[in-house]
Amino acid sequence: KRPHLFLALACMAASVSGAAAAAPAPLVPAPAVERPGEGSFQLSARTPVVTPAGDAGARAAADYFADLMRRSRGLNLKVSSGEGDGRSAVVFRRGGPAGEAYRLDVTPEGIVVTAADDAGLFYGGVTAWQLATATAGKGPVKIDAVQIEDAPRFAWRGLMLDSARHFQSVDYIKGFIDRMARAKLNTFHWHLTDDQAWRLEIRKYPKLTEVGAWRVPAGPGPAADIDPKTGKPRQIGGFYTQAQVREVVAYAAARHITIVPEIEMPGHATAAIAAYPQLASVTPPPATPSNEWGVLDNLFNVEESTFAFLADVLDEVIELFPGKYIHLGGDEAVKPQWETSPAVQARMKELHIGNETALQGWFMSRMEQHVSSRGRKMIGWDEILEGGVSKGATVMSWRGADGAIIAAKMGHDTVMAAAPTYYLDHRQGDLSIEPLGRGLLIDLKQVYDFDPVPAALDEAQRKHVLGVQAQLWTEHMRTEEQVSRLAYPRAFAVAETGWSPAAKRDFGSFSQRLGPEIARERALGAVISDVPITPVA
Ligand code: TNX
Repeated sequence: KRPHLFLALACMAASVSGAAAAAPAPLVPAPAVERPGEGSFQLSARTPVVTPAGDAGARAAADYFADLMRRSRGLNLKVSSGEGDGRSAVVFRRGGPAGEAYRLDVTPEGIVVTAADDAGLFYGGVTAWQLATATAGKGPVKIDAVQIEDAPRFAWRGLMLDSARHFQSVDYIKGFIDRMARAKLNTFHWHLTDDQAWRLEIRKYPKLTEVGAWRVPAGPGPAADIDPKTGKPRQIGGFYTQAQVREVVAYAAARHITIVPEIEMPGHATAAIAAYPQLASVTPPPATPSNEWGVLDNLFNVEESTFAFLADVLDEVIELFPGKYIHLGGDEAVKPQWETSPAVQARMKELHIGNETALQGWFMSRMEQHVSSRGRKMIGWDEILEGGVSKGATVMSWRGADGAIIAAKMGHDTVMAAAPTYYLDHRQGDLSIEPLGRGLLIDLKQVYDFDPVPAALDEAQRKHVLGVQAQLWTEHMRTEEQVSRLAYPRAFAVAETGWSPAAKRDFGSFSQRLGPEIARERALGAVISDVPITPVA
């Protein structure tokens, strides 16, 4: 009977350490695999950070880690290159998993981050920083031994920021990108044009920003004040110069974030038309960018000169943004102007196009061909499916999950950006502490529990779901602070959905890990909503 007793004791010991294993490391997003180890590592200002000689990618990951450690805990870690003896050091090493995947080993001897590629080393360094900031405070820190093997569930983990309805500064955009990177988000969809403004400098068409980037706000509010110098209502707005955009693109790339620029067409075009009235479908064209929210009638016309204009604009966009995807909008293009414009109707007749929806399909296909001819891929809101578009186009599904289901069944790649759940302009809690805005209440748990892969898709169709994206439309976010307050903490839920394995999704665990995540972000100065997080037992 003795062996059995031994066995029973061994089992008990195993289940005790199993219970310890169940307490997850304080990481958001949760890593794919984590195995608690024995003991802990003491990290202090004397701990060297070591990268392979001549390895710029590893050096960048190590520098980012060291910078975070300095800002979070006041530790000035020295980064140097060489082999390191693997003891009492933080070592960045090549090998192991490729792409965004990495391995992280914390033992009493030290910390080792292993990855084949730059992105993996970067994310390994971010995770090491998270482990080192599990509790608040400055100075040396004890990190529990653990072994992590991590890789993302989805390739597309995005946030969309609308910089058209209200403008954000370059500094804010950079901070926004840093916060994304720390949450292992990798795609920044930048909504740069709309009815209310055109925010991107285009060299060939300077009026786009001279006229299109400014408006006199309607209604009460700080921005509607009279400018004491001119005695006229103060204009609000702004735009990004091409030099600034290059700077932002490089800043994002260094943090393994790709920017997807969006240029809206054929609708959401009022600001562009106000700048260049020859683009209009009706007379008289709108004289100024719009001061109203909602779906407006102004559509680009379908003259050859307009296609030439848009091609020129896209060529400058393509030169600025090196990523694979160019977003051409395509949403909410209501058709009354096309229905009543004699010129548009004549063109439809000439082209044998039967209705305005098909005309939009023809319009978008032409622009898609232009983007493809430059070696890029078009992405658009799910309305692009309606008028017919080539299989090569990727569909950003915003009208619930349906757009994604239809797109994937038709063989299109798709990104789950579903309203209202992934629309972070809806409030997330008590109105008294939230900015006024869209009417619905979309709380953290709803965002977390949303299944990004619709059950209606079969195995092959599911592969078309590239990932997830949350939207920050800014009609009701006048300030950068409001953007931050509405983005977080819900963006953490989207980050976890995008990164962590489906089998690990658990709101109870997430809400426990969220406390340290919010604390370490606030310690860096990040603004996050005060809506209380109720941990689920
Ligand atoms: C619909 S979602 C829009 C945006 C608005 C948003 C919120 C989408 C593709 N278009 O233009 O900002 O609703 O009001």
